[in-house]
Amino acid sequence: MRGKFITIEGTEGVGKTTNIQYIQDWLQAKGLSFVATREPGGTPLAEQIRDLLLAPREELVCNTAELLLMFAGRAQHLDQVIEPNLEQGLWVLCDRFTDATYAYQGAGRNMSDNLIAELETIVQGDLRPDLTLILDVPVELGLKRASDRSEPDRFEQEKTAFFQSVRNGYLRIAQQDPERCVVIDASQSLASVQHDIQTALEAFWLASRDTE
Ligand code: Z5A
Repeated sequence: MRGKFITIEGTEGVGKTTNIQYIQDWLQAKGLSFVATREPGGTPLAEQIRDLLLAPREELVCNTAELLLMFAGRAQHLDQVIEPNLEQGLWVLCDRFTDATYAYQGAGRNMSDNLIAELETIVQGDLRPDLTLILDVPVELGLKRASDRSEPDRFEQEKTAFFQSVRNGYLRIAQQDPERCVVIDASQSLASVQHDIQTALEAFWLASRDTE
């Protein structure tokens, strides 16, 4: 039986890292074997690509280079980690995936959705996440949380308007694909956010058992 592919998404400081541990605990409690991974990154080569992408630099990174690097890392990650584990029946929990490309490079950088979709097909074939949790907070709150935590990377140096477009991009994806995407109000207390995440996971788990 093939494993399930869960992704977690959202703009800066929504709490993905904080809540991934909670999701791992839930998977463990269900007795499910899983791997947790992230994008950009997830393999030694893809982590090097991540470093290239996130490092602040004086040279302007052109949108096409950024987009292709995202998909280069993803191709490696899919080949080495995501596909083999799903194939072996493990669940894969991934911190960001291609929705982030539609949100950041598409909505944020104004790159064409058609171009992203073409690359998505080349790199992924018909592989898509089974469940995507989109953590949503007002942009100012997310940026405040992120800035309290660490020095800004190259993306975090963008202006508020960029993140507003990214947030709108995520909400549009959720509207277009309500079967797969669950939007969680991540401006609530952590306990409430985790309650909503648990509800979404339980519903998904029950539905996937029914279809087995
Ligand atoms: N990117 C892209 O452009 N295209 C792509 O295709 C992909 C990625 C895949 C790296 O991602 C960058 O890559 C990212 C998009 C781009 N842009 N940036 N920057 P990343 O996921 O590694 O980076 P990130 O978005 O900055 O994630 P993060 O910094 O790790 O944030 P987070 O995981 O969402 O938040 P957190 O660290 O869990 O929480 C932030 C703080 O808020 C922390 O102090 C928590 O304790 C606190 N927190 C969390 N939840 C709460 C609640 N509910 N109440 C109060 N405080 C809270």
